[in-house]
Amino acid sequence: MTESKDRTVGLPVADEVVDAARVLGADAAGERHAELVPTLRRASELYYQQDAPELSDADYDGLMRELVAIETAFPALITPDSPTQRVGAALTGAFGEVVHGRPMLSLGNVFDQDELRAFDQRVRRGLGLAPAPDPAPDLRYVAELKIDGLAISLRYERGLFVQGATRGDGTTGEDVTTNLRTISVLPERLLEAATAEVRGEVFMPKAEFARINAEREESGLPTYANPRNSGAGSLRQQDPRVTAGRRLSSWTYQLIEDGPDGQPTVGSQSEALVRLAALGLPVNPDRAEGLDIDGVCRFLEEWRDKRHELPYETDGVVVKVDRFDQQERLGMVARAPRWAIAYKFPPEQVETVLEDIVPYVGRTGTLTPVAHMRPARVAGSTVARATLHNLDEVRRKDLRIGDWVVLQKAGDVIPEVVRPLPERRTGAERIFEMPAACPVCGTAVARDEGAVRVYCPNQTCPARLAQEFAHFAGRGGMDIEGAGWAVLEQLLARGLVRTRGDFYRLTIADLVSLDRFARKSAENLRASIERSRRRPLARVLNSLGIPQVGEQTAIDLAGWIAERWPAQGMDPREWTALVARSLPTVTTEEFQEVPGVGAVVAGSIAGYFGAPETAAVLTDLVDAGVVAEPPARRLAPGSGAAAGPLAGKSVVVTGTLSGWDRAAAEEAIRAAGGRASGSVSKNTSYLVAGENAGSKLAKAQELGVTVLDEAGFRKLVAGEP
Ligand code: 3BD
Repeated sequence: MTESKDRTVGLPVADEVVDAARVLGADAAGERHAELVPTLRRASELYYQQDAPELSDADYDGLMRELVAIETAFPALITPDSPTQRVGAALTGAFGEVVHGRPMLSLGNVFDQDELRAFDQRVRRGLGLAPAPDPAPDLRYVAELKIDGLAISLRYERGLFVQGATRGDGTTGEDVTTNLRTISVLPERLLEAATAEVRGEVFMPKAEFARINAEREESGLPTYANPRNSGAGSLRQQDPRVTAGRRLSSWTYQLIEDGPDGQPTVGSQSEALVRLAALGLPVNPDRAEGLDIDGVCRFLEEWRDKRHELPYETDGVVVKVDRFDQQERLGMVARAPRWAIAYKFPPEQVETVLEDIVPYVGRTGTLTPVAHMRPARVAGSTVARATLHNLDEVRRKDLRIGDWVVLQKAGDVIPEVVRPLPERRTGAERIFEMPAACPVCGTAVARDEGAVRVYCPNQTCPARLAQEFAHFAGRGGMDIEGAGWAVLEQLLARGLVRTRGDFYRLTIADLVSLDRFARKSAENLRASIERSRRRPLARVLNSLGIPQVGEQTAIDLAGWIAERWPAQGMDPREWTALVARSLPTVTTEEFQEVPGVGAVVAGSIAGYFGAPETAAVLTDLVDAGVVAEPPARRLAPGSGAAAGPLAGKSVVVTGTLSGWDRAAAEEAIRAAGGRASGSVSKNTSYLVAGENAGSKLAKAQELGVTVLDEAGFRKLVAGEP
């Protein structure tokens, strides 16, 4: 689900960073892109769909910026399923929706004092005040501890609590009124008959978190990673009795209230906090007002260590310009106020022993060194593994096996080895070398000229196969229901599946031989394998894991193939075989005819289909009876006849839409006959700009592309003018 902090797209990326991406070269950029996309996609899924993030905000931002930089330098790499293209988070639908009276804003982040001082300079410039270090007596900040909780909005009418909602995407949230009523610090009735909208943060106190996790552990339930997730989970319980049993708490920090004269009842943030408390709402006493930027810095330093003594989690400080008139003059960028910023505390660090560095083999064969550490508790969980990314990184950090190292989990999530502690070396430490042979299959490893990546070139290395096959059978591919990791590992280990086609040769007898596989589950799996035998060509293409080809490119490629080798009057099996025979003969130049495919991607596709191993893969699939269904024939753009209101149109969606997630928006575009594209060019027909639209919006405006908001988009796909 959605609440949690928005992970924004359209992050600003400095030109130098884009240049840095450019010097990578197209190949290395493509490779890095292929690594970043699944990492970020998974992170954002975990973030939004479950309450269990893996990446800290800082890491997520960093990786997202890197991805944006690569895509800016090499626009051909942009696919609509890139995380830079994410369109909002879908609501789960379990609760009613609430459209916020005024949108709930987001906050920019800073990670050190320099960035904070840069914020102060921007504020001063925006208000026409002297730049620092000159004093600016008219400018005062309020500093509040940043609660690591869940943003909520409460409506009071004539003093009574009438409705409460999660933030959701800022425009629409979930109605959690009943659950909020169970939070004892939130009054059912205010001390005055005031009508107001109040915003704040709901959180789970640390002690409560410990109690609930102990309970969950006892009953064999998975424990929560941190109080934030636990609080989020508790507020979104279907059964309010569960919420009530989880003593949640809250601090409020924003008041939207007009007096009888129609004017706001308060004129500043500091007054708002006082008024909130006077109304009987919980307001955090640990705050400071009347500060200049030095005062803010002292506040940060004061709380950096002291925060651990608080009964709740805080992950930073929110700094706000106090006076509302100044706030108004500063205004907003996208949905973030220019007058407020969130400073994030640096991550907690611990020291532990790097016991070993072990190379792992990934789907594309890349060997990734992974740190195996003496288990250490950091930021609320025990960590024993961390990726070291590649050999260069190990060398750059000068990490040696046996070293004492500094370990951190930036924010809460991905563990990272920061640096070694050379002063603690005994001389027994060992330098890590990449193995000369693949640790899984023993094939001599390879390294491309000038590249960092070391990989196992054996296309049939079991480690690669396991991951390739998981992708093949997975949801974006042949979608074999019930063929999850555990099953797959057994199928491979027992040699029942050696090629992709082998899935289709599995018998019930094979399947009942698997651990914990009764006849019924074997029959079910067999049936779902059978159902997956016929899939649309685009799915089959996607299932192959062609480097640089995502879902949209697979769809475009399928359309192009169907035009070039029309399926009319052919038996679908024969057509599949024809396509499989023909693809290896297509050149890079020809693949560039596929809409949206540039030279880099075309080269990657041609390289893939040209390889003898690929020919074997395709033949095997055809022999196993896999049938690729030709896409419904769509008239070529410009041929006159319209196949839907968006026929022949290319549409780019950017930013966050409140009513659609990315997949739904793309689906709607395709259903209307259009093409959902990832990058804005002069061929783009429409740019749909949601919340936090960034560089794409700017580019569309520059190119004179028609820009639509969400309402316009809704009309467009519905075929209204
Ligand atoms: C806190 C915005 C403004 C009113 C916009 C300045 C982003 C979460 O303790 N003030 C606080 C805290 C959060 C805030 C504002 N003051 N916005 C604040 C906040 N003391 N955590 N947030 N938020 C609330 C958010 N939440 C979910 C998804 C995206 N953004």
